[in-house]
Order: sequence, then structure tokens, then C-alpha cells
Amino acid sequence: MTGSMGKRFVILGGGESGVGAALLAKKQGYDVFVSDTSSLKEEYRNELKIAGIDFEEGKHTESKIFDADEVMKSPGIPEKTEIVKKIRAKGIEIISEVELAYRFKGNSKIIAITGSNGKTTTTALTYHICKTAGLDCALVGNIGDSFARQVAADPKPLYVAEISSFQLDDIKTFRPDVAILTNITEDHLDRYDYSFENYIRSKFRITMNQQQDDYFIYCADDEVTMKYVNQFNIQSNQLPISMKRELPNGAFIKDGDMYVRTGQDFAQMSVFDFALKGKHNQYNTMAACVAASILDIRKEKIRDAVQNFQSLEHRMEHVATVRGVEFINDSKATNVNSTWYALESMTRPTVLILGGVDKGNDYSLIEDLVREKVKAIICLGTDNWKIHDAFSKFLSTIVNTSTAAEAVHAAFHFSDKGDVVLLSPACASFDLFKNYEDRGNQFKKAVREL
Ligand code: UMA
Ligand code: ADP
Repeated sequence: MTGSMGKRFVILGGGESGVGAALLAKKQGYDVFVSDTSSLKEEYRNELKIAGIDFEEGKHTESKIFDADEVMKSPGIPEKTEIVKKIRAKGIEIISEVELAYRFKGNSKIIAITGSNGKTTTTALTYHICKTAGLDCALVGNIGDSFARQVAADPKPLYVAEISSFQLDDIKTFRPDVAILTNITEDHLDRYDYSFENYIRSKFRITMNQQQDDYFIYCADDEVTMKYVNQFNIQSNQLPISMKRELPNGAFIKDGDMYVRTGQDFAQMSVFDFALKGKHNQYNTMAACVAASILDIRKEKIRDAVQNFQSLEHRMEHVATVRGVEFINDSKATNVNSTWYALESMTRPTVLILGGVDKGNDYSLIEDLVREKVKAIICLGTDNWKIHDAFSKFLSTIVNTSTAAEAVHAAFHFSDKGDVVLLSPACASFDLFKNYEDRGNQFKKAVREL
């Protein structure tokens, strides 16, 4: 079937993408070796053992890596890592896990969703619409199970894939039938030599191999996308979405109604019927509906699915109302833009819990909203100087905390009946928590214990 038989395929990183890729590569006849600098999770180690795949833990042994015909690098491993630089210097080809999965997916179709914010929501909603319509499909990628694992274990005619910029960095032929770019704002700049331009280029790689019978859905209201969209010689059919103007193709919202047109067909639906609330989610819903419409899913099915979609944990999640103060968990807001949307949707005085690991944040982007809506900021991070620096000129109440419980108590202390306490940190969580889920869960626990 391919030239994979007996080729030495080395995988850097034995996490979800590394192990998924190992299982697929082994199945396809490669001679597979997995190398990880840490110890593997028990379940992953067992999977490799059961599949008879050779691996090492706690180190990258150069002699076992440099004889590779091809290397797959896990998305979390930065380019500047010593071993990666050496592999490049030797001229060994490096691919990403989604590239490997693509190579063996056969005739199946892919809807691939990328962007700085809204990827998971748009991916989950698109998948939900496809399932509601009875399509045989799988939900893969940055959202959870690796694409390669799915292709190895349970191939499907359609994959709905959340794709991060890291996963796009080492694609060669990966070509989605339908690509969605939700928006582009500064994020992950530490991985792109602190160059926004590099990060933007990475995001547009989603269209790199698309052909004339493919589709590209993007947000026409997103300034960065619009500034760059004509610079990449995109071959696919462009289907923009907008809330600001009427569009002949794609989708737009006007006077509370969404209009979707992807061919001859025209669908209309009230935004008040969307299960997902908030302006940002109207964009996500439009993008998912355009994708569904390209797949010729019936309007009634799309409408049903959009109306009964359950919103996701840690994304503008209502936790509880305690003595008149509402607590909202938006722990997944790990950059300034997502916090902007969270604040934008606030209609009551807000105590904002902000902070963590800053990926190069420019807080001036939320200054106006903070002035207008926020009465106090509770910092939840180990290093909060940038937050003080940005907001202390006009906000007198900014306090530091270092656990979720402390943050919740402080926020409650500064709030009055009718206020909202919003955890929307604009930062990653790794200084104080395992990940954003851990941060959100600890926040919810502390609220419930008030
Ligand atoms: N490692 C090495 N050498 C190094 C550095 C790390 O061997 O020099 C090892 C680590 O010890 C670890 C493994 O690499 O065992 C981890 O690899 P990884 O960080 O790429 O993580 P995976 O478990 O493979 O998960 C990845 C995505 N993670 C990242 O991109 C950081 C998951 O997205 C994704 O669900 C999964 O592949 C399947 O596609 C998570 C994520 O945080 C949710 N994504 C980022 C985001 O959304 O912001 C991009
Ligand atoms: P991602 O997977 O890209 O991180 P999510 O769907 O998990 O995105 O949403 C993360 C956060 O980003 C949410 O908490 C929400 O506040 C914000 N958000 C979601 N969709 C959008 C959007 N289209 N534009 C801007 N912000 C958004």
C-alpha cells in the first residue's frame, strides 16, 4: 500500500499523539521506536508493550534516533529543543502526528478546525451536528484522542478534527476537505520566536494543500484573518462568516437571524434558538453550520443540533449563585482575546479572577472593558506584576492570591448581591495547577464550599 514497510520511524514524545502515532505506524508496517524524556503514563506504557513497540523513557538516546528514516515530533515539543535541532541538522524529515494520520486515512473526509479561540467549541458543535444527522464520524485531535489513534483503532468515513498550530507546523500533505479558521489573536508566541507573523503563517497552513473542490470557512470580522487571507494563494472555496455585513456565500447574522448559504440552498435560523450563548458562540455556531451545510446535512437536523447542544465544561460555565453572587468558570480562557469575549458578555458588575502563566499578553486590549465592568481584580498566579502594571492606574482593588480557594474567598469578599465573579484568567495555568481543567475544578470546588 505504501512504502512504510520496515522503515525506521522514530517518535519523540510518548503522550497521546506519540502513542496514537506509534500504534498507527506499527499497524502500517513501520519499524517504530518511541522516545520520551519523562516517564510514560502507565496506560500509554501498557499500550506500547501490548503492541510490541520498542520505547525508552527518561531520555532521548541520539544513536537510537539518528538512524530514523523519518521522525514524528509530538506537538508539545518546541523546535528549539536540542534533539530537534540535531535531527534537523542531519536532514531527517520531521512530520506531525496529524500528517501521519492523514497519510493512512484512505478516502475519508476531514473537517479540520483551527484558530486562536473557539476551536474546541466549534469542533464539538460540528461533531454534534454530524452525529445528530446520523453520520458515521469521529471527534479527534487537540480536543482529546489523537487522530492517528482513531485511524489505527477505528477508521471512520468522516473525522471532525480540532487542530492546533503546533500540529500544523510539521504537516506536508495534510489536506482537509473543509477547513475552519475561527480567528487569529496572539497566543503561544513563545513557540514562534515571539513573532505574531510566524504564528499567523502557522494557522494559515490549514489551507496550504487545499484544492478547488475543498472549502475554507473563516471569520470576515476578524481583522488579522482579513489582513492575511489574500497573501496565501488559497485554492479552496472561501466561505466567510460575519455579523457585520451581509455575504453572498458563507453565513451572516442580521437583526437576530443567521443566514447560511453554501450553494443553491439557503437556511435561516434565529440566534435566540442557539443553545450556545454569547457573541463569540454565535461565530462558532455560524462556522459549524456552514461546515454542516457543505456536507449536505438537512436544515432541520442542523437546527435540532444547534438548539440542543450542551455547552462545554470550563467555558463560561455557570457554577452557582451564592447569596446573590453568580460564579462563572471560564478557566479555558487562556489568552487575552478569550477574556475579552467573556467580559464583553457581562451585564453586571464583575469581580475578575485573572492571571497565571502569561504567554506574552497585551492587557491594553481589555482595558476599556475592565474600566466599564470590573470592580476588582483577583490575581491568581505566581507572578502578577503585569496585571498590576496594566490596571492599577484606574482600579484600586487588585489583590494577589495563590490558590483557587483564596481567590474565591477574596472575590466573594469584594462582591455584592447581584455581582458576578468571573474566572477568566487570560493565562495558562501551569504555575499553580496541573492544567486548565484542574484550575476550573478547584475553582468550582471552592465555590461550592463557600
Ligand atoms: N517530551 C519529550 N521530549 C521533550 C519534551 C516533551 O519526550 O523534549 C514528552 C513529554 O515527556 C510527554 C510528551 O512529550 O510525555 C507530551 O507530548 P505533547 O506535549 O505533545 O502532548 P500529547 O499528550 O501528545 O498531547 C498532544 C496535545 N498537547 C499539546 O499540543 C501540548 C493535546 O492537546 C492533544 O489533545 C493531543 O496531542 C492529541 O492530539 C492539548 C493541548 O494543551 C489539549 N494543546 C495546546 C492547546 O490547546 O493550547 C496546543
Ligand atoms: P480553544 O479550543 O480554541 O481554546 P474553546 O472553544 O475551548 O477554544 O474556548 C476557549 C475560550 O475562548 C472560551 O472560554 C471563550 O471564552 C473563548 N471563545 C470561544 N469562542 C471564541 C471565539 N469565537 N472568539 C473569541 N473567543 C472565543
